[in-house]
Amino acid sequence: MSYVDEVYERVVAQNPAQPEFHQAVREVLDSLRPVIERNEEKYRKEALLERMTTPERAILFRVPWVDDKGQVQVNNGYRVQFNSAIGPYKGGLRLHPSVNLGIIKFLGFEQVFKNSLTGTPIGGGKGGSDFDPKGKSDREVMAFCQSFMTELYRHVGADVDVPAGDIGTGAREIGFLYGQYKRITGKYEGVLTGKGLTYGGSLARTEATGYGLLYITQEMLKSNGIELAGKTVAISGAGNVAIYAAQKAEQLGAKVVTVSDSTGWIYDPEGIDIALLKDVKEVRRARLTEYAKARSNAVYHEGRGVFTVKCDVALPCATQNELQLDDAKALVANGCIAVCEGANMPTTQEATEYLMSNGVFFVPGKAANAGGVATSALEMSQNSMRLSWTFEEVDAKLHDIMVNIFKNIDAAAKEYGVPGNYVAGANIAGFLKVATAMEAQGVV
Ligand code: NDP
Ligand code: 2IT
Repeated sequence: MSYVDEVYERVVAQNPAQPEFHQAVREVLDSLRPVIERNEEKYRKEALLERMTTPERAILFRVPWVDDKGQVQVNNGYRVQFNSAIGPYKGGLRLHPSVNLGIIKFLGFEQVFKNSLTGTPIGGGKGGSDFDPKGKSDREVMAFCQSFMTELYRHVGADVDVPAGDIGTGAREIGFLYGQYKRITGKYEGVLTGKGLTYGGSLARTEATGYGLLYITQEMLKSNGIELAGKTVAISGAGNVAIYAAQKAEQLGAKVVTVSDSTGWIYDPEGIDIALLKDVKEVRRARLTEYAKARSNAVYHEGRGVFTVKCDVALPCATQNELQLDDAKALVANGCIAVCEGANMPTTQEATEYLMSNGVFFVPGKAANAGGVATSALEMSQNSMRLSWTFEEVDAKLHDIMVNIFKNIDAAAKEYGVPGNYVAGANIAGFLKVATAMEAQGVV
């Protein structure tokens, strides 16, 4: 059996009931075959892939807090410190009822390769909890965040592990987490990113994932002789990534006709009204039905189906495995030319294969959504220097980083004989830097 297949079987056997983790590992290992085959005996002897698929450390903890009725609630807390070969662990905290160890491991594993692709010195990690911020009062969210940090603080630090936002974790949650870290440790340091602008946050971090997604989409289309301006774009999600992806798409001359949340989706043929979307989601924290109420031409549909509309470019920006085979078929039938992943692993493996085999350009999340964590790395740099760059400076650096990521994944795909396969290109380019650093550092 090939080394790649051996390691995949080992991962499945040793990590039962973690299907998302298996899926993420499988995609990476499949892409790495041409790289591993060139040096199979060396990598096998070093157990490099076994080490890469095993987190350096996984921390599981109890998060007790008191709700507004005086009832004690208990949630599960996680921080998976996956790989520190190229820098301190870096990655978000997800707060969503679906969170479990397998989800956090899949996200942490992806983060290692994504962070490597950014070209900045950050390792990979991820954390979170099954706590659901939806419908909770600000005081309840604060109580949860303070309890979460009361355990997490001993495992993180500006040069150790630097968490950030993800699903369910935005500016409010980062503020509460930061305050508690500072209170416990007495240290005012860049232990989190995505901080508010008054206490060490970076301009453009809020926008970065969505903006970066559009920068790489534009660059990828350009390299294939296609302009983004004038194209119709379908976006899923209505959170941080989706909102700023929609904003940048419109700024670049494309028309965004959809957004979605966990209950339904909006079709707005005249183009999504970004100011209204922000008001509904960022200010009122309401459902998309409120968007439809305020906009007479917009139609609200219950349930799935956001990718059944006619579009040129699809940008899944909600969550894992949301774009399935039936969606991929609808996209191809409707003439879609590109799918770029704003979320982490939003496209199932079958859907990815269907899209790619039907000639749809496909940029995987670990490249396409890397602008968020890349700008987090810029926030860390600013914190270390104790100064702040302007919005334009950060945005220009983000743009350069996304263009470079595209160039690197495109070049890696060509070098390993699969031109245009950006999945393979991203996995290979991300892997090589981490592998070289791990080999240089010995058996650790
Ligand atoms: P938010 O919490 O801001 O928004 C998530 C959006 O997805 C919401 O509109 C949510 O709807 C919708 N959604 C639909 N179905 C689900 C589901 N089953 N589980 C969770 N959300 C669902 O998160 P972000 O925009 O920050 O993150 C979106 C994706 O992008 C995630 O995959 C995340 O890992 C990834 N990502 C985020 C980065 C960042 O900087 N924030 C960076 C790189 C990747 P509802 O409100 O109804 O729950
Ligand atoms: O998935 C991701 O890259 C993020 N949620 C952002 C992580 C970060 O550290 O900014």
